[in-house]
Amino acid sequence: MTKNTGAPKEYHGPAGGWGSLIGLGKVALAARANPAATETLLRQNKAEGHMCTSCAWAKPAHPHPFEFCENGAKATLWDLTTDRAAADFFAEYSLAELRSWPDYELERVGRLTQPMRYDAPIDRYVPVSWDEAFRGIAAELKALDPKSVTFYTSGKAALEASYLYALFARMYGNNNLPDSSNMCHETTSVGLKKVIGSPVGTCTLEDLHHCDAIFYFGQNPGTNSPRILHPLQEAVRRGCKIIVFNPLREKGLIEFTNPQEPVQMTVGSPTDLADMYLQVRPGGDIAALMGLCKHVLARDAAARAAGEREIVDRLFIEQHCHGFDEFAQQAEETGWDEIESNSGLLRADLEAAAEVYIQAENVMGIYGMGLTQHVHGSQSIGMLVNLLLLGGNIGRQGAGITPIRGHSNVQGQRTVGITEKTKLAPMQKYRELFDFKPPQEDGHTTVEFLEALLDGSNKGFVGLGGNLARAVPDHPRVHEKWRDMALTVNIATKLNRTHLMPGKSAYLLPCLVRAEEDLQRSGPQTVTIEDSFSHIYGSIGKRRPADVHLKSELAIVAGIAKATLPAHPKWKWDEWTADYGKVRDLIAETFPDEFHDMNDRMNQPGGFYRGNAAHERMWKTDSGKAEFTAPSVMNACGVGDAPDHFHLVTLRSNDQFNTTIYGHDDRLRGLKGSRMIVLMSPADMARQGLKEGDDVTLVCDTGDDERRAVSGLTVTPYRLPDGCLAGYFPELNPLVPLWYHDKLSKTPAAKGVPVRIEV
Ligand SMILES: Nc1nc2c(c(=O)[nH]1)N[C@H]1C(S)=C(S)[C@@H](COP(=O)(O)OP(=O)(O)OC[C@H]3O[C@@H](n4cnc5c(=O)[nH]c(N)nc54)[C@H](O)[C@@H]3O)O[C@H]1N2
Ligand SMILES: Nc1nc2c(c(=O)[nH]1)N[C@H]1C(S)=C(S)[C@@H](COP(=O)(O)OP(=O)(O)OC[C@H]3O[C@@H](n4cnc5c(=O)[nH]c(N)nc54)[C@H](O)[C@@H]3O)O[C@H]1N2
Ligand SMILES: [Mo]
Repeated sequence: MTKNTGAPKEYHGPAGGWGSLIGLGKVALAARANPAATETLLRQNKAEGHMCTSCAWAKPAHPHPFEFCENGAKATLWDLTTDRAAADFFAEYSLAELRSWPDYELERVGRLTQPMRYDAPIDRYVPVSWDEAFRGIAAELKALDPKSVTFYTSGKAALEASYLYALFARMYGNNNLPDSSNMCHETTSVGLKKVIGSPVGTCTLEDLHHCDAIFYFGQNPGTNSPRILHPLQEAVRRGCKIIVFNPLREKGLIEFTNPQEPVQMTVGSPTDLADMYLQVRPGGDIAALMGLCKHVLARDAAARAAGEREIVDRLFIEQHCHGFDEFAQQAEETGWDEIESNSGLLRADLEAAAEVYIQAENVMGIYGMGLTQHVHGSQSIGMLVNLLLLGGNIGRQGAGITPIRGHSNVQGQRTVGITEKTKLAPMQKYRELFDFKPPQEDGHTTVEFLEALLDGSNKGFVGLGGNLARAVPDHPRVHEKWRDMALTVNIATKLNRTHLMPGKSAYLLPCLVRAEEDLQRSGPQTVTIEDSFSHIYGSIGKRRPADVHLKSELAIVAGIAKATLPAHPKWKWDEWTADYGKVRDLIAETFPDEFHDMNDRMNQPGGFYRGNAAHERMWKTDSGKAEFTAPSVMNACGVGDAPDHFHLVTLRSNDQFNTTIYGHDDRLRGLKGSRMIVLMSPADMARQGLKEGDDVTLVCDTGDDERRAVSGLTVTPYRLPDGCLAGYFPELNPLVPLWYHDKLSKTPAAKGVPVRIEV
């Protein structure tokens, strides 16, 4: 007998619209934001204002009156709460007690207010002065082997603090500088670099005004970069077609009501965005893209045979590309059966999508975590580049590739030297400017840091932002070892789970947020950040800091550095802290091509563009050309199909920023009230004999000996491809094995985890 599985959950409104304003209001209440914070929002993402700390989307030269979205506003209101996690709070609760609190409640306590040291006998954080904190940390660092310490960054700290942080790690003696990017777009930094020589996207905002088609893979703009919906809406209104590949039907790509347009808000109907929405299987993008390329090549062969205009841009390929013949042969030899079974899509649909590509003059490829967080994620990116190269769609107006970056300055941190890869760091400049010999060995990626943690060789951790212990794969194994470290230091704004796992010696150091005034000896300081389109902007906070004890991230980094390192006439930590303009001078001297005259250019509307070689059709690859790649697999998941096993996609809800949980709803997916859910297609539910509301356990099914399981998940019907399950990050991270990562870049493969269901 088939059970009634329940109707699939769905949101019936458009993205944006009134729902976004109501969602924002709820968070403002929960965050208990200062009422004056709304005034701060009016300055968000504008010249002379502060740049949003949520996503890395562009800040246009001609902003809207309200150049912020629902989720950017949530991030700011969350930062500007009136609640405080002060000394009395830490005196009341032991860390053992706090570990039983949910993530949501931990951050909701409020802003951290003063530096704290962990006192093991009473299992509590106790207040210390900044001076004691810096001296205590320095003493521990000096006692440790530099190779055994890791300096993590989550992508929010601005360019000035990031530059000094990378410099400090190298002066101290290692390149252990993993970044949140190592869990995110490292697949881009390595995989895209390999094929077109650029570790970042080739487009600018302007290209969105000139493209005729967008192939949009694995990114959820309604939640994660809502301000992109305005240029997408404009593009659709002028006839651009958007073809989406995503296992979930994400509302933000289906229809949008622009909250900035009074007429559309009151009487208008929403704008339909996607022209075709193809619910690809997890990791099925390689096959789907192969299908698109196969059809383009077949139509090109037919056109040439008939003496018609070529479809493939042969002139571009001859001049600029390498590897075309091998790739074309593979496309020809790959059968449609293989393409259909690996992508879960029909040949007819892929052919129709390929026709859109053929008809379009200018095509853009946009992507997010749906491509990068897979075992063969680099190959998916290579395939998207293959498609674009066929039509010469890189390096001209209206065309190119756009990875949508995560944290607001994650791209910029890499640009100014936060990297574990020595060949990407400005080692020669360090020698010249600061008179020291930087370490020569590559440092840890995030995965390598965790491996070193597990084998006991990593003994110290400094986190410039983030909630690393919660964001990583394989929680139980990692958490068991975290507290064995000799030293943990967290520079943070709010309390999170990583802070509750102190090492033998541990410090929690509170910092300013970007909307707050950063007053130093030379006056109020501006900082700079880089967006997904490689534009750099000044950002100045004007709000009174949450507490008089707070320091800026830069001042904290400089304070630790000064206490740890020997004195040196060229290492001017105090001068740099007094005037960030001097740090920008150093950035400009270190990277003159991109950052010359940075202090003058940073405040120009729309930021300054640091340029991109691939955008100019200069290919900094091994062959000196743009590379066609022949993929070695047809599905990007590391472990293939097995009876009764599913591929699990871990997602962000509309009420979260990574591990920061603003609330328990996921409005744009029509889900409410709980994050401990597993989404499943009604057909799969029926096959498994499950109904809506059943309680199940997911068990990782990669075939290794370790048991990885998460229990207490409520079965929830949802429109998904068969064989695909979805649920939330970070709750489901215990299911992801540490070794399950992109082959090339070691980005954890959080999107295609093989699992089975236990009832
Ligand atoms: N409000 C808010 N904004 C954010 C964040 C946040 O948490 N909240 N996080 C920031 C950060 S750090 C990042 S990296 C970005 C993340 O932004 P996204 O790149 O949008 O990341 P995810 O939310 O993980 O969603 C990935 C999308 O990929 C789809 N997907 C999953 N597997 C596959 C697949 O195999 N193929 C394809 N084609 N699609 C797939 C999912 O259904 C989902 O729609 O957002 C940034 N902005
Ligand atoms: N399963 C699964 N795992 C994932 C992902 C996934 O999609 N699925 N996504 C991955 C991705 S893309 C990323 S980027 C990582 C995110 O990993 P992280 O970047 O490490 O985590 P966040 O949740 O962004 O960090 C939140 C904390 O940062 C601190 N913070 C907030 N603002 C500031 C600030 O301005 N300064 C400082 N110093 N601290 C601040 C606060 O204390 C807050 O608690 O997670 C990764 N993990
Ligand atoms: Mo990210």
